[in-house]
Amino acid sequence: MTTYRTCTLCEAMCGLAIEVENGRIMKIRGDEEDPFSRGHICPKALALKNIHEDGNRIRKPLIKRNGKFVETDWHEALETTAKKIADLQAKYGNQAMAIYAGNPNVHNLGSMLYLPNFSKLLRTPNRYSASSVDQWPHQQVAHEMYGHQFMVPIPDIDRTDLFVIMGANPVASNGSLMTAPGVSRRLKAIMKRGGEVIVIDPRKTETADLATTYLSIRPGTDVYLMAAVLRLILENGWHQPGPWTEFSTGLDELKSFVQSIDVKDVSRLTSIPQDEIECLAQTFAKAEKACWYGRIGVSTQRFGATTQWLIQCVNIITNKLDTPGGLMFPSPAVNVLDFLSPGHHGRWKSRVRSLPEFAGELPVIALTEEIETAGDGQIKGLVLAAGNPAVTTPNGQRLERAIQGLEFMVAIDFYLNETNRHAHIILPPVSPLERDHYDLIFHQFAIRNTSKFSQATMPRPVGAMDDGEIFAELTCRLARHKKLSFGQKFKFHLQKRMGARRILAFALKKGQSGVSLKQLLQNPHGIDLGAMAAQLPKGLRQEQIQLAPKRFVEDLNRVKDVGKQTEEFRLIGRRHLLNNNSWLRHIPHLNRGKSRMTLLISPKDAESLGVSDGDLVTVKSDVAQIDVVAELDSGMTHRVVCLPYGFSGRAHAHTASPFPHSASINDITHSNDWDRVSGNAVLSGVRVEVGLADAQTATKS
Ligand SMILES: Nc1nc2c(c(=O)[nH]1)N[C@H]1C(S)=C(S)[C@@H](COP(=O)(O)OP(=O)(O)OC[C@H]3O[C@@H](n4cnc5c(=O)[nH]c(N)nc54)[C@H](O)[C@@H]3O)O[C@H]1N2
Ligand SMILES: Nc1nc2c(c(=O)[nH]1)N[C@H]1C(S)=C(S)[C@@H](COP(=O)(O)OP(=O)(O)OC[C@H]3O[C@@H](n4cnc5c(=O)[nH]c(N)nc54)[C@H](O)[C@@H]3O)O[C@H]1N2
Ligand code: SF4
Ligand SMILES: [Mo]
Repeated sequence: MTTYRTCTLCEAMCGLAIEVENGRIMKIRGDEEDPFSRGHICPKALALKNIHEDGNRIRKPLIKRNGKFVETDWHEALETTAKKIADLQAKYGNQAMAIYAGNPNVHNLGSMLYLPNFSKLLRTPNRYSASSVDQWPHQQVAHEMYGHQFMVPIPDIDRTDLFVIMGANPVASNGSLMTAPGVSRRLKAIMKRGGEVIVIDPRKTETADLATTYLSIRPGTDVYLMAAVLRLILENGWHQPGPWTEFSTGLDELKSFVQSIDVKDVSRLTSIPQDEIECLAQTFAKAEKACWYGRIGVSTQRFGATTQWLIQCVNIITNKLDTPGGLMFPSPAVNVLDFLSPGHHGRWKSRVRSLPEFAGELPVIALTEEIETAGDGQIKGLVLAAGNPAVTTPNGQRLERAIQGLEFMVAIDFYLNETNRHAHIILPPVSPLERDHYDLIFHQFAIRNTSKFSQATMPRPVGAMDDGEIFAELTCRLARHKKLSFGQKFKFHLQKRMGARRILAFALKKGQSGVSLKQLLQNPHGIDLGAMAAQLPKGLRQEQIQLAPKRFVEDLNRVKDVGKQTEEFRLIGRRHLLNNNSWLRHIPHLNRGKSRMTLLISPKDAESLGVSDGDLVTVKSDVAQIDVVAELDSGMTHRVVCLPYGFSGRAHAHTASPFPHSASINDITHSNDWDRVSGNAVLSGVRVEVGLADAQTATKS
């Protein structure tokens, strides 16, 4: 029998056709009839079979007794968890419990529906997630400019003629905040129709290899480039009138700020020749169908939010927003803008460093110090929902040390990892193939409007629970310990009873597409709802587009203080098609071949350090140092080095890296560096020293 579902491993939402015989998965291939992905998949999709069959996947709740995990039943695991949380909060106050929600939650229907209730019931200011090591700048820019944190415009890649890609490598990552299965094919199509793809990146990436033009940039200087581009456009009158002039405000403020930008200075700081900056600005402004897209390489730098804001401004004033071939807003069948908070900023601050919240969360760079620092309000317990912050957040080793002092920690995960191995209880959800799925989040960021429901592919073992059920249970059980009205408790029970399918059916009904769950069940490949269409100004979640929100304008003082060009080494990260954040390191077919755990460095820089290809080098930051093998790469910008993200040297059975000298890039990034506007961590452009490792020097001499 063949069943169809959407892959939940990355943002691309590829349709899968899965052949199952006698309860075994025989084959996973791309679903040619999926109207969105049309047969595209990548090798990671096959890992869904490995995960499902993996003997190391946790299938029963684990509880730690005498320092060792032993299996227990769901009743004990859930009851103990609820009671421990309640006791801890009764003893120390609500803020003593923290929650960290990792990336896989947004690929999970149950988590999306039931995690928010649970998180709110904790009534703690200490809510954290992977969003603040990722896309907070995008969310905050969308919130300020368009009125909703998730109103993020998406590149209309299939209709554009000029695609500027800054700080993204979609050929490896399969796209992000641009759900677009088969990015390589789509990029080639742009060039085939006579268009251009321009990549701006400190590394000549797999995407740059495909592009028409590659511009190498000094890490962390994108903000200057965007300011210069804006100045050139405004000064030369290259901006284009369009509907945006009717419903936006703040152009004069932009004009007055850019006057202080000296394009010559910018050229020096970014290492991009002045004539190339001018050509880029003019070409983009004059193109009819163009979009400028900045992703994680831009968000995770010191000026992350301000850069993302200026990128929006450049698109808007050249009339590229909300027009075919530009940046457009999707119209998904379930519009999450109607269900999720539009966002708010600074309603409370973190205890130790006074960092402001955004949309109900504190920046994750504050988590470690909130656990370590004694006093009123100290974190004593942690709920870890599908995440691995000891590897994925800056100075992860320090976080790993800190969590060992917690009085209680529960993890919702089906694998042990560097973080949750220190938990007291593990609640394992079913495998990704054993649950229903609907992409609430990624339809919202997709380059085409489609709708698809995936029924569980495999039956689940008796008594097993999915993430949604786990959170619904925890909510109801914790509610019993709290002073809540009968009505509130009843609401939680009702939502639990309803189940994910019925809630989804209701959300679809509320949407404008006319698609019902019944129709989706009858169309297992999904339903096409057409290309993105213009929707401004009606679609705005505030009266006008704010071109100059106060918070970002204020940050320009930091930008004006341009500083000097330095010769220090700067560290950036990279993704590989066959890696998936910090997990799937144990899946054989994804981890074969040449070691990926290498430090990329340009041959010229290597020579100046006396480093040869394959030498062991030490990379040292203000926080720590790691030893790693050097790989000479002529695509690296001068004085920039690059480490893969997601590996760790703290290996054990489930996370062991197959590659020697593995370490985590986040052993050397630090939590004391953050984007002052958004609170997002700085993971790109970290200052490091590089030199031959002692062991290597000894061998050489
Ligand atoms: N230096 C550096 N650091 C980075 C980044 C970078 O580029 N450079 N990228 C950042 C980004 S973009 C992100 S999103 C974060 C990710 O950071 P995290 O979200 O903290 O890490 P993941 O590796 O995605 O977490 C995976 C964990 O979730 C579990 N899991 C997988 N699927 C499920 C499921 O369905 N249910 C449950 N309950 N658990 C599941 C896995 O077993 C694994 O243990 O890392 C960030 N960190
Ligand atoms: N195979 C695979 N796919 C994934 C993931 C994965 O781990 N593996 N993770 C998923 C997740 S959670 C996310 S958020 C997305 C991220 O998707 P992308 O945003 O495409 O992420 P990366 O591939 O890390 O690309 C970031 C690029 O930014 C560049 N960069 C670094 N610093 C700077 C800078 O200062 N300026 C400029 N202009 N560029 C810079 C880097 O060299 C790199 O090429 O990928 C998703 N898809
Ligand atoms: S590109 Fe992403 S969604 Fe598509 S098959 Fe690969 S991992 Fe799955
Ligand atoms: Mo991410």
